[in-house]
Amino acid sequence: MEQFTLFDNPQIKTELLALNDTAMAHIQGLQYIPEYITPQEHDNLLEIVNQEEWLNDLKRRVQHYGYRYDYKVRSIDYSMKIGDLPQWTMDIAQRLYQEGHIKKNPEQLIVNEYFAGQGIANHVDCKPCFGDTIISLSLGSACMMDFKNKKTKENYEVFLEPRSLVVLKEDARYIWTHGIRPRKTDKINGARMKRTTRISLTFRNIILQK
Ligand SMILES: O=C(O)CCC(=O)C(=O)O
Repeated sequence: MEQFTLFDNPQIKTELLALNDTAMAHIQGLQYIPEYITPQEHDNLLEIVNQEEWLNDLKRRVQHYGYRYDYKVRSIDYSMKIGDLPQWTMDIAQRLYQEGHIKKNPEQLIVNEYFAGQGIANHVDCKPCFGDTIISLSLGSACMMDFKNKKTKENYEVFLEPRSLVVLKEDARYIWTHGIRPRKTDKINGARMKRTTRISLTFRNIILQK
């Protein structure tokens, strides 16, 4: 697949993965797991996701499963329940739980689609809405995710490869913001890497408001 070849230069790839090690050494609770799913699983997921219905209420297209999330209200109650996560996510959702990445089977999934040039603002996921673990699986294009600590002004970049997981717990979940700059290329040590379309699957548990 074309989007993988951009990162096939072994030297650049080593430099990019070294960024992730640095970020993990400084951001407590951050974990980057490359090659979490096989290329076959990756391609199957991309195909299925693209057959599902997209919502157009943000600048980027999204799909919500489990519970609808209202970005303005920032709380979740039972009226927002859509249903169980779809069958095509079950293997991964159960695996995340069985391998101890998350304390119970994920109850909510947001699929985000980023065309080259699209991103997501720096944010901490809603604290009263979601549980203590946020897990994002990357499909399609690689990209850089920025982590910022508002208090200390520290910044780190994490290189998200297709098929990888980024797991946010503790400080990475509650203190550091994460975001993706809206740009068409990412730069690393003078090398430019063109983004193509990236799709992420972000799994969470819900804190239900009574
Ligand atoms: O695209 C990603 O990997 C992260 C998505 C995200 O931060 C969010 O949905 O709040």
